[in-house]
Amino acid sequence: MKNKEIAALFYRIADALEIKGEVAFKVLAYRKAASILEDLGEDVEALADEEKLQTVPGIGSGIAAKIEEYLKTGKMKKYEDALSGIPESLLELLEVRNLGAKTVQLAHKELGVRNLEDLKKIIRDGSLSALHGMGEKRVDNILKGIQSYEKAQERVPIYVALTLAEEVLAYMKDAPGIKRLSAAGSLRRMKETVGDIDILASGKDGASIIRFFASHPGVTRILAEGTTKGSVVMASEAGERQVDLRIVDDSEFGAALQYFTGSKAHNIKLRGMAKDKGLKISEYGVFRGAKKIAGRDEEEVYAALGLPLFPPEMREDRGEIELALEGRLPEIVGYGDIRGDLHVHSDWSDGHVTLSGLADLAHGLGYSYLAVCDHSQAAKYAGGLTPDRLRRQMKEITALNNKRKGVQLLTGTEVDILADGSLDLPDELLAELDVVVASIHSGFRKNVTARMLKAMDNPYLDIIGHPSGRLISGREGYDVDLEAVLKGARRLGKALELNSYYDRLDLNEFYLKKSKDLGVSISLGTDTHSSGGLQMMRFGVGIARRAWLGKNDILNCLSLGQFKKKMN
Ligand code: DGT
Ligand code: CA
Ligand code: CA
Ligand code: ZN
Repeated sequence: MKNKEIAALFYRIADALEIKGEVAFKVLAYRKAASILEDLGEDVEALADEEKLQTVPGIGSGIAAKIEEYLKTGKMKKYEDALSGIPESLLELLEVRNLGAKTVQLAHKELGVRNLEDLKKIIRDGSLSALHGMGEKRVDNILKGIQSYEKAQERVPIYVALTLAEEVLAYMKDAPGIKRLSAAGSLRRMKETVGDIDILASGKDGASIIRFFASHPGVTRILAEGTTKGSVVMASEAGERQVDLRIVDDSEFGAALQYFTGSKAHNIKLRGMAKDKGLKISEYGVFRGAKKIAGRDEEEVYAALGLPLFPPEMREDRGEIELALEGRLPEIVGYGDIRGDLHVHSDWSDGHVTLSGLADLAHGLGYSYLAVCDHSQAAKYAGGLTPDRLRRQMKEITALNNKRKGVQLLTGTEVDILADGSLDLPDELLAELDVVVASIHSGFRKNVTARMLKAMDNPYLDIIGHPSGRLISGREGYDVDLEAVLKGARRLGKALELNSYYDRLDLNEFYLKKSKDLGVSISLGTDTHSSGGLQMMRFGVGIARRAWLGKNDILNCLSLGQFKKKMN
């Protein structure tokens, strides 16, 4: 179907005409035609063949002629005329709030503005506010619009996106006539950062579902409100985010979910495969000629191509399709396979939760163990434990364990790796602990690789904490040769951490894959300091799944007994 393709052309024409200062009703006519096409249940090409275009309410002879022209020739003269002389980057400016086509036109004509950078420049140097009819106040508002536009274009950590999406999903359960509902896009694939948020739903009355969506109290702006697609801006922890909702018929839900989950590269590979089999795959289903052979469920869509249902985290075209065809798709760790958390701070250092509080939380998550890994004394800023305090903490943990059934607290530390690569606690104390995580917290640029390797020489070290030191939101991380650290870990039988705090997710999926190939064990720890933080485990598991780690690659998939044995 070319419906959407042609709708996009009409939208562009409307924008261009607006910038050129065309009268409002002409602009509106194109927008309206575009939205009608988007929502049209029938194939526009079929309608044109039967010369029935003009029977569609809202499509007059002028618009019908342009559609026919495009279908016949692949071109539309009106589109070319409307866009001539207008750079694409100028059209994009229309997405900035508080900036109308009239102002864009003025800025373009009078000051030669062609893109966002130009616009920012004429705001900074005052030439925009000097234009007739502009004034400081309006320019100020435009500047605010630019800031929120730029903010909304940035990728956000998965945690921010997922929190917002889950809030929307919970709300949408009550939408009128809604049948199925799911996150899609990079969010469903658990990428460490997410661009826009894609949500898919099925139901009969798209318009009222989208109206319901647009009335969510968190919506700050409505970008589009149709019968098959709604697009809004919502407030989130990281500023404004765009959330897209698509509504499809329930019989197409599987095909649409597969399509909009992506990734694009995975989809392109599938499309090629389908073609080779004489099939066609799209967001509407899998087709043999005009006959639809799959579409209701994702499983059925994949099965139609002779493929298994891929976990969303694997859909990146990194060899998953080829392996599946050979029946060798590896089994990856499940979210429920985690038996404990191996990096947790308590109120003995800079955490906020007591030891018994942590045990309760771990119990609530169905864990069988949780390793208390407070900082060591070099981490003064974090109230790091002296050997004496650590000994007292170990006693308290033992007492607690004796009192309760179910979850076991493990004694542990997140000991600092010092400037010379030694550890910030005496060996005889390290020897008594269940779990020794060792991390670098200072001297990020100083001999990091050598220090980590030296630290791993210590027989009591179990795990290197957050091995790259990066923060997704900003900090670049250590100056470290991770390949060398990986090889060292293999040689010395040490594990590396996948720190599951959303802003770390460190090791990243690239090095996790390498660890797996080398046979280096990975330890998942949330590094939590708060009561909510234990929930971050799922981000670690998500990234582990993206790196194709299996249960056997992960320390904390072991039972308590197996784990203790391995640590000895
Ligand atoms: P993001 O938003 O940048 O974090 O990444 P995605 O993967 O969510 O990408 P997005 O939002 O642009 O599109 C959502 C999904 O729609 C994408 O994962 C796959 C599908 N999709 C988008 N564009 C195309 C395309 O041109 N071809 C195919 N086959 N699929 C596409
Ligand atoms: Ca997306
Ligand atoms: Ca999207
Ligand atoms: Zn740390």
